[in-house]
Amino acid sequence: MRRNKLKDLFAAGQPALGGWMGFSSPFAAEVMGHADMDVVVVDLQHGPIYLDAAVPMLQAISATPAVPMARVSVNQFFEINKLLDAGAYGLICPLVNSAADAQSFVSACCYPPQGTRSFGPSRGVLYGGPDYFEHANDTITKLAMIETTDGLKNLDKILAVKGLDGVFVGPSDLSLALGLPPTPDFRADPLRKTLARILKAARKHKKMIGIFCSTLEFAQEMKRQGWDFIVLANDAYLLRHVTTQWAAAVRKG
Ligand code: 3PY
Ligand code: MG
Repeated sequence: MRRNKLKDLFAAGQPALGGWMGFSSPFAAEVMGHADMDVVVVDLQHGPIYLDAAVPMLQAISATPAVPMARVSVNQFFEINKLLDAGAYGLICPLVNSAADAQSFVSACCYPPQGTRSFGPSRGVLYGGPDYFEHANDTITKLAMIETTDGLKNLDKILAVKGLDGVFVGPSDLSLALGLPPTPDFRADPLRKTLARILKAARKHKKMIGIFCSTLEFAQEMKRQGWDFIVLANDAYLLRHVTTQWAAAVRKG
């Protein structure tokens, strides 16, 4: 089966960089995959993207060096199975509150006897290779999002779930859970202390830790701290931000 670069980088102690797609566009996803990204994530939770639109985006990412991943809209067997069958090489599950949530997510991602995934990897086998079934359970990345009060409370138990590769922090929802506005400032407490606590817990369990970074400074700081999977904002933010900067510079002369 084709190797999973995100897992390989983690095993080698190297950080991985991710692009994040909210635009429902295969072409935009392909462009992101050619922008020196190790991974590109199709966001079905907050992007206006449903399953039919996600499939050609996964196909487009497959034509680039980046690993095709998706964030599911909800922790649900049907959507998880469909996305994996469509060739997602890893999934991020939002709003995981408990070990039971994480177990149900991992179970939907894994074929028996480890899980309950149903067999029919129509595109998965095209992207992964003919031995997909033998290696899919170990090759596909499964990350649970930590971004709620309950998720924080149960962090250790979530990280201990067998088959879960690690956790992925959503700093906006996490800020809300901490009583802060949803515009995360990584320097502000209690967010800063909470991020440090999550990093320490992931290290204790020897599991991967990823994070969505809404600014360049945020992403650079996470890299310095040794986070494993750093997502560089999203397509809409980068397009608007870089274009606005160029416009300001050109107007200035
Ligand atoms: C959050 O910051 O809450 C996220 O889910 C990132 O997309
Ligand atoms: Mg969130």
